[in-house]
Amino acid sequence: MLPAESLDTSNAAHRAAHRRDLAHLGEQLGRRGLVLDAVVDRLAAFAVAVPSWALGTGGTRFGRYPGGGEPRDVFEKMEDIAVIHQLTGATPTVSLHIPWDEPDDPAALRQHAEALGLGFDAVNSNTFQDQAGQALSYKYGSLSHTDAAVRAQAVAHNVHVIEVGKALGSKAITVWLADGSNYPGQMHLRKSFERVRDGLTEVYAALPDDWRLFTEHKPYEPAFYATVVQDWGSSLMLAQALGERAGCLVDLGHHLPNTNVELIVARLVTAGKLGGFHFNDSKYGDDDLTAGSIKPYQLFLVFNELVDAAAADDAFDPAYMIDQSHNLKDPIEALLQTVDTLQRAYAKALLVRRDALTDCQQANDVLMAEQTLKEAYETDVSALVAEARQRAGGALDPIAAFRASGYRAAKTAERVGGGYVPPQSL
Ligand code: LRH
Ligand code: MN
Repeated sequence: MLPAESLDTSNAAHRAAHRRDLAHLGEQLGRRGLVLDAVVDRLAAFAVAVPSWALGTGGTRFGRYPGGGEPRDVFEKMEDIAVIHQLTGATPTVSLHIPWDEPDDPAALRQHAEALGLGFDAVNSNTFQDQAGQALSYKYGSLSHTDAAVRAQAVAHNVHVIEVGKALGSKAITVWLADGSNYPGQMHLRKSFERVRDGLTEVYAALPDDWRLFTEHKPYEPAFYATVVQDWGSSLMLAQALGERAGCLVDLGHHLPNTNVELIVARLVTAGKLGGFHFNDSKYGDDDLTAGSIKPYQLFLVFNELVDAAAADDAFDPAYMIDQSHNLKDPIEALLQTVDTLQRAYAKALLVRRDALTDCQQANDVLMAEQTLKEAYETDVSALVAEARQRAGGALDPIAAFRASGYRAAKTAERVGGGYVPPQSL
C-alpha cells in the first residue's frame, strides 16, 4: 500500500481545481436535467477485477522487455493490485489464472489478500498449454479432443480449478479453450463442438450452487482455420445447453475487425446470457491493448448497452474483468489508466438522457437520436470520475499519485533475485 500521506498530498494538489471543474460540470448537467451526485454515487459503486497475469510486463513471441520491480510471485501481485485499488477505489477483486498463479497454500493467499482488502473474482482454467509432468498433451485440443482420456484430463483440471477457487472465495470459473484446427478436414466441425458441450456439462455439474461458469469465445489464435468456440453464437449455444448459471464472457479483443460488439452485447442481454467481460482494446487481432486506447467510442457504446440493460433489470450483474498484456507500459500505470478509462466510459453512458433517446428512436429522428448519444459521449467527465474515486477514498489523479509515490522505484530496489516468471509465450 502507499503511505496515506502521499495520497493526501497528491489529492491536496488537485483539490482546488477539481472543485471548480466539478461545480462547472454540475451546472452543465443540471441544464440537461441530470443530477451529478446521483451519477457519482452509481459510478463510485463500479468495480472491475484485475487479472493476475497482467502485473508483470507482457511480451510476444518476438520478445519481452521487463521493467524493474516486477512481482516475483502471486503474493507480490496482490500488493500491486492493492495499490491500484487504493488509488482507484474500483478494483477490489483479482481474477486468478491456474496454474500460472496457483498458490501452494490457497488459505494463506486468501488471508494475504483479505489483509490487503482484496477478494477473488472468476478463476481461469488453462488447457491451452501442457504443464510439466502432465500425462496427456493438449496439442490437438482439450475438451474437444478425439481421445476420451485427454477430455477427462481437461475436465479434471477444470474441477481442480473450481476447488482452488472455492478455497479463495471465488464464485465463478472462466473457460477459454484454444481448441481448434489449422487446416480444413483436420477436425470434425460438429463433433468437436459437441464434445466440448459434453465436457463442459461435466464441469458445470461440479459447480457449487452459488457459482457461475463463463464460456469465452475467440475467432482465431492459436488455431488458424477453425476455433471450436469461435464466436458468440457458439458460446451462447454452450451457455444455453449448460444451464442458468452459465453465461457468455465477451473479451472485446476476440472479434474480427469491424464486428459490432455492442450489438453482440445486446443480443446476449436479450438471451439473458451475458456473463461478463474481459476489457481491453485492439486494432487488428487479439492485441490485448489498454481498454479504450483504439476504439473509445465502441467502449462507450458497450457501456451504453449495459446501462440500458441495468435500467430494465435490477438483477443485471455481469462480471467485469480486465484482460490485457502490458508489453511497453508500466503494468500498474496501464491498469490505473484502464480503470480510469472504464470509469469514464461508464460515466458517459450514465449521462445519456434515455427518455429523450427513446423519443427520438420512436420518432425515427435519426440525427437527434445520434446527437443524444454523442452529447453524453462528448461530455468531459474528468471531474465526475475523479469525484467518484475521491469519495471511495482514492486519488483524484491516480497516475500522478502513483508516480509521485516512488512505489515502482521502491519495488525495483526491494524485489531483487528470484525474478518474475512470465506466463509462457502468451
Ligand atoms: C485468450 C484469453 C483468455 C485468457 C488468456 C490470458 O486469448 O483472452 O481470456 O485465458 O487470454
Ligand atoms: Mn480473455
